[in-house]
Amino acid sequence: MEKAVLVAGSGISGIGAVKLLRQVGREVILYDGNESLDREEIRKNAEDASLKVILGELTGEIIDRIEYCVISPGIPLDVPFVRQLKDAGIPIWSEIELAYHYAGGTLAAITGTNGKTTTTALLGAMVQNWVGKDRGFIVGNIGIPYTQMALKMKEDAVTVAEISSFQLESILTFHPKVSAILNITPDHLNRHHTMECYTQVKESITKNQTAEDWCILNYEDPRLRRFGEHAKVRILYFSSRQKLEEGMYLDGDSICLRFQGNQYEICQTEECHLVGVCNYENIMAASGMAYCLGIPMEIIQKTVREFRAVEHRIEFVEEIRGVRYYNDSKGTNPDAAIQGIKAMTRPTFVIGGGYDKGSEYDDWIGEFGQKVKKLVLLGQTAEKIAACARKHGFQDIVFVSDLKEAISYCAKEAKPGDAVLLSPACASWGMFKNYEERGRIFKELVRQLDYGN
Ligand code: UMA
Repeated sequence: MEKAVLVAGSGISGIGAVKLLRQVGREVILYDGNESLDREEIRKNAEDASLKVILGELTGEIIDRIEYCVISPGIPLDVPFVRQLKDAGIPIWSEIELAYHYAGGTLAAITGTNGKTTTTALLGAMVQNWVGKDRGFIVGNIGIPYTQMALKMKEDAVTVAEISSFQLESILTFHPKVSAILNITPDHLNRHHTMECYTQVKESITKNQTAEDWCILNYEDPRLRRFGEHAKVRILYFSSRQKLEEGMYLDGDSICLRFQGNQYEICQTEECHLVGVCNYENIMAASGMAYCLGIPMEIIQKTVREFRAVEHRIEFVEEIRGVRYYNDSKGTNPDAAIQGIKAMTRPTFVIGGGYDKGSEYDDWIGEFGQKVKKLVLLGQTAEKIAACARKHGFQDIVFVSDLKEAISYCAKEAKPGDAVLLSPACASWGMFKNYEERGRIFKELVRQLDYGN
């Protein structure tokens, strides 16, 4: 008798995986470590009234019935049940591996610590402007599970996937035609433990790529340049600091691409709606990937000029009584949050703090300079960040119990001409479902200030 597939995690990846497996006729057992979940609710989400759902602990009897396990990205590989499965010789597939196994067409995959979502959305827009929305797909960590769309991807599909380090941990055959690693700075160290492990996981996006494929790398990231020197895939670099002989670069106000004897201007920086050097890097990476996929230059140029910033990434919300509010909830680690500070041009109230991923906050606080007026802290990391700020001589710190209190405080204290920036440098877990929810609540609360006017 054919064995069942165990899907671990009942979030959006797990549900996507269950639906895909049921559609291809496999028996599925869904497992989630959280005992307090509601089985009926999970069955409803999976649209399968008879789905076998196991919560809490996994027994040996179940393990005997499993062919392989599809694991959700949020589940670390060193938890007891995963070790049990591995000891029993049961293969662990990442959710993206399952999707890749069943999807047709061409895959472009983007990883890196910061900028993945913007680059994915921009390349996705280029692809959709090229092949149309029914053949161009945007999936992955950006919030649409790859498994949810995989069976719709036929041989003529072109898929753009945002891929996190969590998703790369359990890939087997996952093989993009074009990949990109945008940058690597410390993040998720509580999960990957060392920078070396984190870097290796990111680099494994090229694991199955060959000399026929392409990988786009940031020339200014020393780790990536070292990696590029010995990679077995063709490398194309981008740089925001120097004109490259071959690749994408920033030349004054012009974003350029030079490739196999051809030279193009992708756009002038003032022509696009994305601001800041980190965004010019995202434009360079997406354009290079698009070019390697064969997308005509006119489509690349047109899409870059039309594209608008993604939600939660240094997103302008509203100006109320002369104070400008920005939502950078996507600033889930210190490096991403540095970009938020850099983009501010006014005296700024920064709302920070959240879930502790084991990050260090020195570089982020080092960026404050004279720009940050007040640091308003909440969440698990509040004390740790405050101690770090004081160490760097920054004393203007306020503790609040939640986002609502943070916003009321800022609205009361900020003067016309100031900015308020939600850029927590931490994950949202523990206080919110995810960074999207945190950003949305922030925007709602800010807009309520306006009604109270
Ligand atoms: N669970 C266990 N055991 C554990 C841990 C979790 O059973 O030890 C269960 C939980 O009880 C829960 C389920 O796993 O029911 C949640 O699974 P999940 O955390 O993988 O969440 P999903 O809803 O499937 O969302 C995931 C990504 N989440 C994470 O990587 C934490 C989403 O990225 C992604 O958009 C989605 O898949 C679709 O691909 C979010 C994220 O925060 C945005 N990503 C990190 C980041 O961007 O920094 C990597």
